[in-house]
Amino acid sequence: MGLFEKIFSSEKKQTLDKGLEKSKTNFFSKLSKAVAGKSKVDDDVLDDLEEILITSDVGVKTTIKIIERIENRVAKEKYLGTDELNQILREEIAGLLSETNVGEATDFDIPKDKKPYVLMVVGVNGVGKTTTIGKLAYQLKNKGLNVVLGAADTFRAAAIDQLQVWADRVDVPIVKQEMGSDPASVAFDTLQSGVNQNADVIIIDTAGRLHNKINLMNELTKVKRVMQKVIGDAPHDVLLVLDGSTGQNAFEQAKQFTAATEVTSLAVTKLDGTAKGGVVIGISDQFKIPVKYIGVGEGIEDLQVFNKYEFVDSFFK
Ligand SMILES: Nc1nc2c(ncn2[C@@H]2O[C@H](COP(=O)(O)OP(=O)(O)OP(=O)(O)O)[C@@H](O)[C@H]2O)c(=O)[nH]1
Ligand SMILES: [Mg+2]
Repeated sequence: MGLFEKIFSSEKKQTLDKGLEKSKTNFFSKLSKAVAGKSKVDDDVLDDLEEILITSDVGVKTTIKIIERIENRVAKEKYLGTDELNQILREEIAGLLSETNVGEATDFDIPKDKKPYVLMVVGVNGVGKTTTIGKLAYQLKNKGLNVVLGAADTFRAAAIDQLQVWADRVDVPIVKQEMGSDPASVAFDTLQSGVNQNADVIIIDTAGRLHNKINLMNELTKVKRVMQKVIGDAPHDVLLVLDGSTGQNAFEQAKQFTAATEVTSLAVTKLDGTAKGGVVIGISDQFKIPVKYIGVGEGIEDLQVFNKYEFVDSFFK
């Protein structure tokens, strides 16, 4: 079975297609200008393509790899028509991403051998952590799993309220304390409560903003250490949430966070309504950490398990 012959759920695909609309319009309007009046993929077309990929937030390193692959193909096949360019981009980018062999999730699921499975969600303020937690809790609950949320972002009262709203909407228990209380203490309580309730999954929300960056990293380290008093190998997953609409900034945040604290998976949000969706291609190519989820809207159903082939298929069509 070829890469693109897999049958994707059509509903999921439609949401993805719609979410990527702006990125695609932006990309293809530039591409069609670049190839106007040209029938063959030549050096000029490749130069333009390089610029288009970079300005579509794919990132310089990944763009260079893509261009090299297309150059090799031109050298081999002698003649490539510009009308084939979409198809070629699809194939070469899918090929490139398949080289970075980081485990890819196929469904909203969690490993069965850890119970409760502890997921800690991190990222700078406003990227979509709390929203992603709400959407994820909804998906996991729909699969019959017992989910418990922990409001360890105690920096703002509104943060606790916002997680409470999601807990009510999804109808899952939440553990919280007063604003300003110790986040590590909230995390500790949440894990204890999760164990007592025989939870399958515990999701811990954390603050994105503290007085400074070092404080934030120290706090995350402390939260982890305290959680381990309840469950020795917690957290089982540290999910870094990145705002895709910030393009290259999302890249920078991923670099800084992964350097400062252990991150085991990524979520890229707000891909709807931005022209910077190409950033997901660069992030999946350059980080050894898998992109697990993508956010394609503000609604409860607008979180998808990221599949690179599906994404490339949707983007280059
Ligand atoms: N369009 C769109 N908006 C999103 C998406 N994910 C989150 N948002 C919105 O982004 C805003 C910030 O989301 P939050 O979940 O509050 O972000 P956060 O990381 O928890 O922020 P802090 O708690 O301040 O650190 C909200 O208005 C969300 O509705 C998405 O995939 N698409
Ligand atoms: Mg939040």
